Amino acid sequence: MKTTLLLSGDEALARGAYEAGLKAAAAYPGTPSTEILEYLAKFPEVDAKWSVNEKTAYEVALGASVAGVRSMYSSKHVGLNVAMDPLMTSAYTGINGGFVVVVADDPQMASSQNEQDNRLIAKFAKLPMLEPASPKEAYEMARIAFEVSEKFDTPVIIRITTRVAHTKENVEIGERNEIADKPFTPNAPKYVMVPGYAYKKHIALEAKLLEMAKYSDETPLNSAEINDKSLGIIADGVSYLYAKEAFPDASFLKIGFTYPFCDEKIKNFAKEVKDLYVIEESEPFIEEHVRQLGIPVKAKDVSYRIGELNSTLVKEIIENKKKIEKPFTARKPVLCPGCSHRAVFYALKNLKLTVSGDIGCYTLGALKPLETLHTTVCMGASVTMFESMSKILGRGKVVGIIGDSTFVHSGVEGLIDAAYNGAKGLVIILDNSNTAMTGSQPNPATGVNAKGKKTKRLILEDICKAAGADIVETINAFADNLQDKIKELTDKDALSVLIVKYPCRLIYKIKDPVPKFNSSKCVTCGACLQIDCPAIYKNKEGKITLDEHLCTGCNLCVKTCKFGALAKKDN
Ligand SMILES: Cc1ncc(C[n+]2csc(CCOP(=O)(O)OP(=O)(O)O)c2C)c(N)n1
Repeated sequence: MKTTLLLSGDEALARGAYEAGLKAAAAYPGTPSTEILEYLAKFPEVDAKWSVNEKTAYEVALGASVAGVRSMYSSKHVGLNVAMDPLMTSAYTGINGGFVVVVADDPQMASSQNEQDNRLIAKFAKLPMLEPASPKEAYEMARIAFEVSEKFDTPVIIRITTRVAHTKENVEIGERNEIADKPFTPNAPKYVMVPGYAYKKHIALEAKLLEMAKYSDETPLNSAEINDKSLGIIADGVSYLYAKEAFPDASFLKIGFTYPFCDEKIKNFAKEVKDLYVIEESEPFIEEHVRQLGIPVKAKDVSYRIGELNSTLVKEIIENKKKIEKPFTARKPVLCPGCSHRAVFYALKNLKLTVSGDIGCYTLGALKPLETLHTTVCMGASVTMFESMSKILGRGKVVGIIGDSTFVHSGVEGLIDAAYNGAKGLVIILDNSNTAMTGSQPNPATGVNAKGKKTKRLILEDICKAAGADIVETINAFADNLQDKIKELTDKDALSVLIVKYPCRLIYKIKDPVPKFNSSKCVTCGACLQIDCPAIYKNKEGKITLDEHLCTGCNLCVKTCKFGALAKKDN
């Protein structure tokens, strides 16, 4: 009997890989790719690991492939930037067991710092790329990707986008197919990329690309549907579904094997139709190639390179319109009630410090009314940018701030660099004992692995000392002397690290007695609103209100109230 499961694109892809005999998987969390490894971690047959960062994950997964098993890497789009070094050269070495690289792009930036289009990386790295349009296709393409990987001796990229990753669909699943391990045979010309060997591998790679281009023309993953010939649309991934919804009667060239391009299919399709469009999210990746083939194709206005598409926008593109930017109306994201990061930002705001920030829940410290985080570029950049900013803006003025997972990801190198180059000042590590931003994955500082098993715990104090920090101290986020301690260490003629510890209240379900609110003492000065806690707000009558259900009893608001309207409840 067939089994059908309601699966997200991430889960369906993971399920497909599992059934294809996947034995090893490594990833670093990042929306919208996180659920892939979380799903794989449930299978005893799969050695699924959270790595400390994407470069590590890529190499761990590549190593498993070289050792002879089917293996998979997954990350969000910017994660692939961190893994670029091994990615580029693994195109030369090729693989042993099938190796699939899943990258989840985030057009519209539902949860990202940029909208980069990783289809361009396939061309840059000379790697094949598959693009499912739906969870069902993600499930099927996982198996095909392993077959392509082994057929052409190459890593294969599967690119999904947020819509595909997080949409759910009923998927008919099958049984796991055990694949025999391949023997590992030492082969320096294949696996040791010194110039002499790499040169030959590059020649071979160019030949392989031509072979893969032929495959791209043969595979049913790229297929033409000829209907009304007055309008022809070439579309890849989920864009195909938007275009199909907008123009159900048009002719389509549906692209599922995006790179190398299927030139013959494109040329034949172009001959069939009158007006030819490419509907694709983000960059004009396919459009530029079609033009290079000498085929006239209607260009989408540059305004449609920004954000996601949908069927309405597809209609606008075909009507040759410019996109009208709508005001960003999403609900303002806010730190959870009782989040320990808020206590640190409250102290930093009072001290009027410049804060070199990073990526995690604490990035929300940049938003009104806290407004106490002044830079965020990429993971790890807080410590390195602190190093130079503190030197130029002056000691005692700048602090770096970074979460535990991000520190382990790429902050620790910055700390070594800061110590090595004589930086002075304070780096704060916000240790909430998990990777909260992406839905609470464990990391080395948590001491739990992807399978939920206890493992060696990284002691942050020890690694900071080993990196060269002069002073390393630990403090509770809600300690009364937090602000004084930050001031003291910021002003010191030393490189200090302050590890601010408090477990994530949401994940560890911590609720303490809520404060007492005495409305008769409240003068509605609004000081308590400045900490931006969702549990305190002004009601419709303009009166301060404490929502006791939302409040988790951190009592930070008590510190803000000079009139005694908010007071700590005696236990
Ligand atoms: C290169 C890269 N990989 C992954 C992500 C996704 N991501 C954003 S913040 C973050 C980690 C947050 O954890 P932590 O630093 O511990 O802070 P917390 O959210 O727990 O406060 C991750 C994995 C990213 N933005 N960039």
